[in-house]
Amino acid sequence: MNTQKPVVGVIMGSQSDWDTMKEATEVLTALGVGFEAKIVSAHRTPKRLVEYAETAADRGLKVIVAGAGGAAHLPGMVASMTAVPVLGVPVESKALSGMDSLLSIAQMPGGVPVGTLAIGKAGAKNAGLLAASIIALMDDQVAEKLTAWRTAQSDAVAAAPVDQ
Ligand code: RP5
Repeated sequence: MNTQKPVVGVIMGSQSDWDTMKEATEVLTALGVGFEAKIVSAHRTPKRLVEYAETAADRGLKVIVAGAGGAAHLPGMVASMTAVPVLGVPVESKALSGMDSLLSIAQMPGGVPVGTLAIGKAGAKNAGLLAASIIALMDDQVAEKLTAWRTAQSDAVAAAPVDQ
């Protein structure tokens, strides 16, 4: 269980996004970053969305990771209401394999930025890592863990391939 004060908000449009978005929370847990995970739907819970975005900075959030699929307006809507940086994760949709999610999140008009990651679990994992990198700028313990995590990742790659 994560008991630290949340500095990263991980939000998603639906329970069905959790299987993807938990990749971000697993990285944050591994790197000792305090986070919260919430379902905030832009179209099913619009009042929750406004409340979340408007209170994010005052509640101490430094980064928001927002994942959604299909007509994925959650990251952009959150970014329109807070200056806290928003990292958008396009969740893989059934109908269009996440291309709809990707374009909905990436194609923001100039002036309202959303940092867009790859479709699906890789994007969620990288959003968690990017959020941790931002937190590492102001937290030496997280910086140390992030360096160790990256070193371990490199060390795990063999120098030459083997038959398996
Ligand atoms: C989006 O619609 C959610 O982010 C989700 O990816 C997609 C489908 O949602 P459910 O119908 O599974 O709740 O709002």
